[in-house]
Amino acid sequence: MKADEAIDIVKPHLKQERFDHTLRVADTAVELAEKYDVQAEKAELAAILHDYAKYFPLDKMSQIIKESELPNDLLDYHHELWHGPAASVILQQEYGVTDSEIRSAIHYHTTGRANMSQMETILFVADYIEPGRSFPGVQEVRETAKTDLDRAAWMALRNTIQFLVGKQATVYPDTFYAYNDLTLRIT
Ligand code: DGI
Ligand code: FE
Ligand code: FE
Ligand code: FE
Repeated sequence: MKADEAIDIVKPHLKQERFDHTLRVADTAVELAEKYDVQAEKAELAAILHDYAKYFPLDKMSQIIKESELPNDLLDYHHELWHGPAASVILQQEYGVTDSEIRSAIHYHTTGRANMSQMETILFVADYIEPGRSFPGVQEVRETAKTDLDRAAWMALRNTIQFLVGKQATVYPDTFYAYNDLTLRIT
């Protein structure tokens, strides 16, 4: 699949602002891929496709989760966590996206997980630092991403966990596993 094809697939499903975010994530992912020696074309495709299911109806996403191999415990957590896993399944079924590196980067782009691949980490970080983002602390993560991808991912996870804890929200286990794993890896 070429970038143009991927854009044609996602565009009808996204609002303008989400589409603009998607293109900025793609540019950021390509920059990171070139810096960290990951296949830039794959990173670009994963980025273009990552929020494909963002606006799917909740009942459609929950149905996909129940009927696929996806872990059903996602349904016990915030529905914001469903669109990545759901997209990884639907893009394979309906558009033949079978590449496992691309599919897992899409799957885990919101939660992260332990032992993330470089491809997964790049999409996770690109989604967090794309130039349209204005989270508290994002500038520090952008700077860190220039020299230390794992530390940038760790910082994004730390910030997100702090944000969720601060509003008395639950945190999906994979997010903690990602944080713990990177805490040990970055020394
Ligand atoms: O789809 P995007 O808006 O581009 O970004 P995303 O897919 O990374 O969604 C991130 C939001 O999900 C983040 O602002 C907080 C929310 N969220 C809710 N529960 C969790 C969570 N994020 C993580 N990492 N873990 C959670 O358990
Ligand atoms: Fe997302
Ligand atoms: Fe299931
Ligand atoms: Fe996104």
